[in-house]
Amino acid sequence: MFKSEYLNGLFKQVSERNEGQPEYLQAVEEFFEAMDFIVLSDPKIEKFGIMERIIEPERIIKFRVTWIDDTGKVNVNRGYRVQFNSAIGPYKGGLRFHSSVNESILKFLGFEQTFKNALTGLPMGGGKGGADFDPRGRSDGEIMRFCQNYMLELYRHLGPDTDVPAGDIGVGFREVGYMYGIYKKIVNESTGVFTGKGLTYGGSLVRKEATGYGLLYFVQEMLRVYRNDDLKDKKIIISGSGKVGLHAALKARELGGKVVAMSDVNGFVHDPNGLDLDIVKSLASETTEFSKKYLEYRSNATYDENPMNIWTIPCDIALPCATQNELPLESAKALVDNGCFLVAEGANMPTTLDATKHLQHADVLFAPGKAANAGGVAVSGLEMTQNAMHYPWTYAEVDEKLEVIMTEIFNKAYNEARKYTDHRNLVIGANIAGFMRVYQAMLDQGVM
Ligand code: NDP
Ligand code: 2IT
Repeated sequence: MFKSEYLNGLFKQVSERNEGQPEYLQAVEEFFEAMDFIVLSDPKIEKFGIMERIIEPERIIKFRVTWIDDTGKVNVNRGYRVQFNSAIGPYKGGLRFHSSVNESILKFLGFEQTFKNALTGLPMGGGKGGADFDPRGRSDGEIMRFCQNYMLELYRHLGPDTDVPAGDIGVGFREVGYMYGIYKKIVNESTGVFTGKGLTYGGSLVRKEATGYGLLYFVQEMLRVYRNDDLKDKKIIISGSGKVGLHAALKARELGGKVVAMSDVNGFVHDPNGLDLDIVKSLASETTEFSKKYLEYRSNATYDENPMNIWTIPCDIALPCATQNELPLESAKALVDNGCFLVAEGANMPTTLDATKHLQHADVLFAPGKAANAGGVAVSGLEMTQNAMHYPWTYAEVDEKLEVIMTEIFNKAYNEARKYTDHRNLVIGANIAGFMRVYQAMLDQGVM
């Protein structure tokens, strides 16, 4: 499967050792494919067991979370933190609260986070965590009690120079606030420790918007370099209308693009003349059924109750911003047939491996999530810096730094792609660029 025998043997071993963890194996497979070039040319990687070490999390913490719901019933959930790799800095990565959360999903996320964080150029290792708890439909009180009980275990594994969590699916300002509040009470220290905090207690300006905005800065750079073009009048479709999808849409509009379709978990809404994003914004922040409700405000739009059908809508640019494996092969075929020429991942691993290959073979420009959605964690890194300095930057200062970081990530991925393969292959380029930094740090720090 790979040209390197070392990687073939290792992939067999990792598949056996991680049976029943399809998402994790998918992330490793994509990574190994990109590493084939490097591994064949550098024998130190095998000699120092770099790949064996890099695919094994440094630590996985798994714990029971017990909490009482509004009816007085005691509930039990599973909480996790995967501390994947600390070669270049403290573990850093979000927490996901969703019923689907399990070890496979958190391992794939923590693994990808390691290379994403390396690409930002900031000193952050990789981690991810969460729980199989679904905040949707829960009262504020229930969410607060869950967050507090989750932190009663996790707090002992965190620290501003040890492990710094943030948000992800199902975890936003509210959840981070509740978790940070109880953390601070237990350890009696105001050292930040979470990113994505509220602006009144150490949060950074632009963090809320950062992943979506960063995605569009990345897309802007792809258009400029590969097509001598920009976002003006481009028809864009976006899956997901959460923290990432919504802010991607708003920045796309600001840069001249036209967002024609957006989805949520229940369906999607389409208007070939462009959605009214002010309505999307107010609905997306107050309801989980924004796409259906949108029709009450704009009757010229159409609604489809299968969110997957969004990929059949003709567009120039598609931005999957919801969840893993939401863009399979059939959807990639529909995008190509309908003239889409650029796909950039706002979510983590939203495109399946065969779908990614189909897009690349059809000459669709493709940006992998570990590069294109790194803006969120990049501003998290800037939040850590501001907390450590005890001095906040202005909106313009953070936004400018975000744009510079995203442009640099594009350049790193582009340069590695050009060096080792086709200059359009940002999957290989981003994986190599991220890996190189972690690899060098691991070599320098000895075997452990
Ligand atoms: P949110 O919980 O804020 O939003 C998730 C959105 O996706 C919601 O609109 C949800 O709909 C929708 N959704 C979930 N499943 C599906 C589906 N199968 N089809 C269509 N829509 C769906 O999460 P985020 O925006 O924070 O995260 C989205 C993705 O971006 C994740 O992959 C995450 O890992 C990644 N990411 C997040 C970063 C961050 O800083 N937040 C940074 C980098 C990547 P509904 O509201 O109806 O449930
Ligand atoms: O996937 C991601 O990069 C995030 N959820 C953000 C992580 C962070 O620490 O800001």
